[in-house]
Amino acid sequence: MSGNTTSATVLGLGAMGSALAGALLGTGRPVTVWNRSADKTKPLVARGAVAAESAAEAVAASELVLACLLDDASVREVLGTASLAGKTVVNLTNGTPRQARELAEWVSEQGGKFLDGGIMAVPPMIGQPGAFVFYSGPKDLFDTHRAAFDAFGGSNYVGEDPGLAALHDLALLSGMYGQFIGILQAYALIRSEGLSAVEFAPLLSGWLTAMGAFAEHAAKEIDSGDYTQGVVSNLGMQAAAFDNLPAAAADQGVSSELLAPLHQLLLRRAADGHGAENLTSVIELLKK
Ligand code: FVH
Repeated sequence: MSGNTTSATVLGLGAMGSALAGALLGTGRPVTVWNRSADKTKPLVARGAVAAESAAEAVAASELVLACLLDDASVREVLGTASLAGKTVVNLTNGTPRQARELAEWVSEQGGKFLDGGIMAVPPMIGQPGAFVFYSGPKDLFDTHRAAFDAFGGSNYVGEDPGLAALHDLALLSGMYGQFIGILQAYALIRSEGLSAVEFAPLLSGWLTAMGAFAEHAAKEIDSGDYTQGVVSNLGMQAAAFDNLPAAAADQGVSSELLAPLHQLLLRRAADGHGAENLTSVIELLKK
């Protein structure tokens, strides 16, 4: 079978694996599911999936095998029980580029084919607008199974190197956690005076949206390595202003430990003589 009718197996029915299996069922294809705790198969079986007794049986049931487990170790453990010869393994478990490359090599040694994926959505978003998944590995494999992948949301192929999906995934998550740091610190300050986080929220989200333009702006400077053009808010000025963030936090009885790493980098870069540059030049301190 091919295209929209290819049968698929999903290994791992946590919140995300269940959402993926549900989306595949929605395409009308046969879906086999397996989970370590067998109870989690029940809602999917009620929707038409077949529950396998073991991971090995689940892998044997379909040429296309998707794994969405906790981590790389659990993927290795589960796939290690099955025969992968002739299978296409798509790993949608969060991991590092190195883990993806090593897994690709190992699957190939077992006679299987491999794609890695990075899911950019929370489970309820699967199959909804805004959800997308990065894929990397052999392009022909991606093209062959694209119809199945499109059930999850946008399918974003990023290259033949199997590590690239995880790299893109973790880069976006790094940006996200950076935002979370700022949001938590902002609310801690607001709450330190007993003010309402809910009332402050529109100001914060509007400000973050406006400052989001920094991503595009910084990208051009980072690719060129020139941080001296069009400087309007120089690094030295920002380092001095940044001093007020931990100072105010201390006065308000709020920890500034989330801010400390960037503060230290700004001070170091300014002390190294780069105060007249754009703040983007801090990236030079992040390179190994
Ligand atoms: N949920 C999310 O918001 C994020 C969105 C982006 C992608 N992540 C990654 O997806 C992977 C799975 O996440 P999840 O949300 O499904 O996680 P859980 O609900 O905690 O389910 C974990 C499943 O893994 C099974 N499992 C864990 N260890 C083992 C093992 N040693 N052997 C076999 N299976 C194992 C677990 O089984 P059980 O506890 O139900 O028996 C669940 O099926 C993850 O990489 C996220 O980072 C989700």
